[in-house]
Amino acid sequence: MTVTHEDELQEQFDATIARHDRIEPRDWMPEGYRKTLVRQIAQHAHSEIIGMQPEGNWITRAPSLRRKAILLAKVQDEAGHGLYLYSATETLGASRRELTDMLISGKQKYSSIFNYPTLSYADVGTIGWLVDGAAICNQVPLCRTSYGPYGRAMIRICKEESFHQRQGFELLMTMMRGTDEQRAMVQESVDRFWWPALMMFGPPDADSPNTAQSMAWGIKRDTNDELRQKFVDMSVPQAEVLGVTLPDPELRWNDERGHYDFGQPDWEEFAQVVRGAGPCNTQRIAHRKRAHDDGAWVREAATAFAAREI
Ligand code: BYC
Repeated sequence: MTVTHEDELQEQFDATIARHDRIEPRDWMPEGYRKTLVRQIAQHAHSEIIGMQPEGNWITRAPSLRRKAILLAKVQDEAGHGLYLYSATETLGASRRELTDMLISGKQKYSSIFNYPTLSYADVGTIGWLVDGAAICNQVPLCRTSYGPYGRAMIRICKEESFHQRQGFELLMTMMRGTDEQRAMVQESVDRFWWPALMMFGPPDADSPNTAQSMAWGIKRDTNDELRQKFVDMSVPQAEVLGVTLPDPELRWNDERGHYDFGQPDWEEFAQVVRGAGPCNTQRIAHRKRAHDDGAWVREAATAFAAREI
């Protein structure tokens, strides 16, 4: 059997993955590995950018200057996360312009969670507590992902996400110490966000077409179901401290497994939201497109300036 140059490169790649070392932009990589990374990192970047909208909805109505400053800073952090992630994707040969076009035309996805509306101010706290909490469970293992630029971007993102989660918890804690109306507002918000937060981890492992290959390549370090379980185990004691009820009658501690048992989200609803038919999909993309079109003059001016400098 003749050993080709391609076989040797594949062997080196496999050995790097087996050693848990990092693949860097100049290293050879299989085309499927590159494509999977572009898909996942772009989807992650789009989620950060679209994720600014539900919380941004409350900036002008935050109840105090302090809350407004906190929310503004958080939404700005999310823009930053999107930019680090677009930069990581650019190292794989996919430009930010191309990726933005794919988002706006619906060819690339973003997280299902951001297609749900923010109906009350308590949603700002619930997003911090549950959505950023889920993001941390999913993203901390990604700091050890096999692709260098992605893993390094994740380290900084995770530090900020953990701060976001605490601010959400602190906001809800403050409301829970307030009036009956405020407590009811928190409970109603948690009732709406609990199931969509569980869906963030993706379909059950048995229905996840990408997990096995992504784990073999070291892109994902845990399966969707493993991370969902971790999130439930982490959230139940926090809900007890807050004094809210999680809306799942099947939720109970299982001594044998050493984990909480829990019910399944409505996977049909998940499929619908991912297909583009969730409560806010059309609104989110239309808003993103409007912002992109409004920014055309900035891109044109920057391009003209760069051309003059050469
Ligand atoms: N929503 O084979 P699977 C944030 C898609 S940002 C929509 O399991 P994979 C935050 C999946 O893409 C949160 N689509 O896929 C921001 C695939 O379709 P395609 C974003 C989903 O990639 C601002 C198909 O379903 N975090 O936290 O192995 C404020 C089959 O799934 C979803 C990330 O992006 C979903 N929830 O695993 C606050 C983290 N789930 O592409 C917070 C990085 C699945 O084949 N990403 N799909 O057509 C990941 O860890 C993985 O991509 C996932 C999915 C676990 C999400």
